[in-house]
Amino acid sequence: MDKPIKSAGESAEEIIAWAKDHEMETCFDRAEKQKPCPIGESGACCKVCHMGPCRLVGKNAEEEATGVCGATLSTVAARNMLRMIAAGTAAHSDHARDMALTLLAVANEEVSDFKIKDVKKLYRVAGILEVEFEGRPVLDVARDVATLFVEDFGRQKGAINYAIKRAPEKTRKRWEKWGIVPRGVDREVVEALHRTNIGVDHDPDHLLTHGLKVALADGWGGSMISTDITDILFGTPAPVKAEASFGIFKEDEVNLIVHGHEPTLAEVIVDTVGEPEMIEYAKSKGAKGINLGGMCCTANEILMRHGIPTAGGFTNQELGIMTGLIDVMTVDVQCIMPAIATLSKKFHTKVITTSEKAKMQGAEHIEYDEHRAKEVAIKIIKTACDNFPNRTTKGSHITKKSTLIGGFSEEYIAYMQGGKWRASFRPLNDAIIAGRIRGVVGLAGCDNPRVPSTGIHKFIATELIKNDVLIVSTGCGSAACGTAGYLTPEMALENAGPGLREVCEAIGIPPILHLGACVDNSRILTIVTAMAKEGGLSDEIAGMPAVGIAPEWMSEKALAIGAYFAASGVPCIFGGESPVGASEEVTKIMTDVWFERFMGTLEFEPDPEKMLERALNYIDAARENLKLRKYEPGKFGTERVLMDMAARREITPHAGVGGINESEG
Ligand code: XCC
Repeated sequence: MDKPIKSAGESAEEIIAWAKDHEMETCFDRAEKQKPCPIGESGACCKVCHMGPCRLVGKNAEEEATGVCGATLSTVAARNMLRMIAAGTAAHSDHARDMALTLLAVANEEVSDFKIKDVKKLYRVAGILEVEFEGRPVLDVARDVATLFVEDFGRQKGAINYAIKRAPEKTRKRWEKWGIVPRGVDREVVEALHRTNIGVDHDPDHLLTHGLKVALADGWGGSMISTDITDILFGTPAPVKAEASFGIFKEDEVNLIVHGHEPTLAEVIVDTVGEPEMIEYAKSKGAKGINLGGMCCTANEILMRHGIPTAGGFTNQELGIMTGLIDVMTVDVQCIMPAIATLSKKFHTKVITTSEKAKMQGAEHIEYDEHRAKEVAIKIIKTACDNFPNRTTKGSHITKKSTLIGGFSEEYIAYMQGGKWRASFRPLNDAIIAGRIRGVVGLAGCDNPRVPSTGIHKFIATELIKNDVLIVSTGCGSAACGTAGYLTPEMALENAGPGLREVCEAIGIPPILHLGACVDNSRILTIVTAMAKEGGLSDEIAGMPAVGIAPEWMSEKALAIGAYFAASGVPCIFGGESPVGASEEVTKIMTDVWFERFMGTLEFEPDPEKMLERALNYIDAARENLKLRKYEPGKFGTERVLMDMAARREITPHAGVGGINESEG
């Protein structure tokens, strides 16, 4: 297919066509019918009280328009942005709180279905938190670590642990100077809602400064806590082979799909699904076995650790059901379209909600409880098996897939650059200094039906690696690259610029490193922190030749992520129209003013070519400021040696955090 109409995913596009033929609606159709309200889209609508909603429009809206209370356009746009950042922070952090409480329950031996898998990571985290770990029982250390993390949510004064114990000193100094060191996650989110209430904070700069503080509570609090606890409980990821797209569904097996964000129940399902009793149960229903797959970020969590295949990102969820092959889609929290419950009624698929926080009309509810996780997992698996005989021929049955390598963590990236005893970021920093690698881009965020979905991710990814930019990806950005077949060393090295290719071949990595779920954007923070500590580049996060890009974002979580990167010193370019575009003043604060204070920005650019140009400009300007050698395209590179899996395994043998694990999913 030459020109994608709705999705850039070939199979997705075929299923969309099938849906059209069968008169079924998808998010793509609804996006077409439901044009964004231009007033709300640009941040000019205020609905924080019932004197409105007020629309701050008109020729000189910035100077003249006000709401009934007198709020100006810049106040309204800044308030809207702060509320969105707070909501995004709340989502990541409420997920993180559950992880912290699970770790505490494990430490207190209140739950039996979880244990600490990665003691080394627990000790590493304990070291950062200044918790004594040598010679102490593992569960005692875990209890102290979990208690400190739980305190990070409800702390009233002081600072979130990682913000002061993990961020580079100079980065922290900037936060102190501008008063944005976050105290406790809950406090910052509640204060954001208070400040944006009718008649409280009206100064746009003051409001947005709090936006950065809330966001830091996400990045260096909620999200980082979640990543670390997930590693402690389920293992720190190491490269693993998996598959992506609709071809992961099997015609002759029970297809059970886990969708959403939380890894706990999904982990227990992974552990249980292969048990002989479950396989026998599936066979008794006429299936050859049970095929577990994922969607969105729950998929990323179990792909990173077990190589469980992914059916893709956000816009694939309805399309997956339309294959007619999913027996159960179990969902937890975040990014779940309520449309799937209605759609599932047209097929045999059962949608099961599992979180006490999230129910959906038309879905079955089997509530997850960490105290009886295995029991819940068995119930879900059996429900999927019971539903297998109800499968009909209805559905597109379109199944194509790609192979991918995922599972990159900060720990593994350091390991692969120096081995078990000399893990470091030296080779990466040296490659950047020499100009072999031009810079690093974090390619993250959702896929969006308002553009040919996954298409801008694919465009940006190929252009960046062509320009010798190393990509670290997360969330649906990773899913977009994975379903397109971009997350393999072979394919991507074909497209990478010669300098980047040389480095990737030497270390044995793909030029796009899949770091995990949306909460794992925190891994990018710790990677850039490690690069700053390694030396030779910037001695803080600010000023690094690094940029964040979320080309198809749609979730408020993405704004929280963009804002914590901006506050940490990374310019972030988001696609689509700006949600504060109505106000020049607010736009200026989030770009020029934030760059001056933190060397980070949160800016919006709908044109993919311009997005790319801006990113490369930031990278080149940072190189110049750091007095690094000017990047020259094509300067480096030797004859191409494409490595196969066997060759790569020789370079990265299983040791320490491990080599590449092949998994059948
Ligand atoms: Fe959701 Fe995490 Fe966005 Fe994907 S990328 S659509 S937030 S699943 Ni985080």
